[in-house]
Amino acid sequence: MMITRRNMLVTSVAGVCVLATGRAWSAPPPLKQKQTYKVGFAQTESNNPWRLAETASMQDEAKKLGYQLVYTDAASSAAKQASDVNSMIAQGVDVIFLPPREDKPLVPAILNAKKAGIPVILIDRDVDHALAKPGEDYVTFIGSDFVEEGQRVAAWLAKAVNGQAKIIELEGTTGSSPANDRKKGFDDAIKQWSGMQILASQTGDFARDKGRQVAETLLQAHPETTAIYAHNDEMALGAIAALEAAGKVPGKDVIVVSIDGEKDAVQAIIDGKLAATCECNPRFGPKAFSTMKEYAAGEKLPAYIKNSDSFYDSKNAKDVLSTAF
Ligand code: GZL
Repeated sequence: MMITRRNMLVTSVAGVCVLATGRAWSAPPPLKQKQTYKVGFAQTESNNPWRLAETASMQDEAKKLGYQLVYTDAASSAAKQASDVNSMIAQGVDVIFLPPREDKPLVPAILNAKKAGIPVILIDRDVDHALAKPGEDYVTFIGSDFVEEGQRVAAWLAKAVNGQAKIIELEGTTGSSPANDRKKGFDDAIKQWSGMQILASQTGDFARDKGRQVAETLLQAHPETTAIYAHNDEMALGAIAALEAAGKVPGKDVIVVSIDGEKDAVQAIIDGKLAATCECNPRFGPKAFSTMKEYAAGEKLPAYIKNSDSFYDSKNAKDVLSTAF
């Protein structure tokens, strides 16, 4: 079909445009401006302080606004999270906030919501853009730049060890956007230093005990380890327990660095056991709901709304302990 302005207009009247590439494009469903909303929030799990802080922030903000929050907990299952989203669609929520546990399995549910005329706002984690696009299949993604988080930790570690480290990497949930990008950011960045080498890299699923178990195994296989990079504080704290169980002194025999900025991690920095952590703020409530209201008001939103992250080490840990989550 010849793409002309007229048939472009005709298709756009039908709610679907045909791009110059011939690919059909349509906007995410609109959101009416109302006094109150029925809002879905499909959480991935509640097995760590980060997730609990995120949930509390979303629940507090919904309560403050007087909105009805339909909350589900997928108990670490992407399949259950997808069915949770589908049940929210069946309940006829007005909008869905979703942190996709992994970047592919949630796409069909996101497309189902679009077909049902329910806008989806991704928070905290994104999906594979080859499968679903911001500004088309969902409204936008609000979250940290995970590649940048990995880069910042790599740069701090390289300086702390003078560019010489044999590193064990504890990865987050397999297939999740934070794990993918924190790995990409860190692993690419350390290539600048020939003395920085990753000995082994394995998932601890963002969980403290899994992180401890994996660190224990990898430390036994690699006694020459001098540094541990964990994609989140929970796994870093697990690795610190593994080091101590092996009679090693964290911060002296092996330097540990991570991401999130949870209270236990900030305390571990003060105690000299964790060297540094890049903040990844879980308190999404205010920004998530203000973005939703901007969308309802017809404001043009960017495809990505970036959260800014602080960085904590021995220089500022004491100052931030009281406000850490
Ligand atoms: C990051 C978030 C990650 C945290 C982990 O936005 O998805 O999930 O870094 C949490 O602690 O489990």
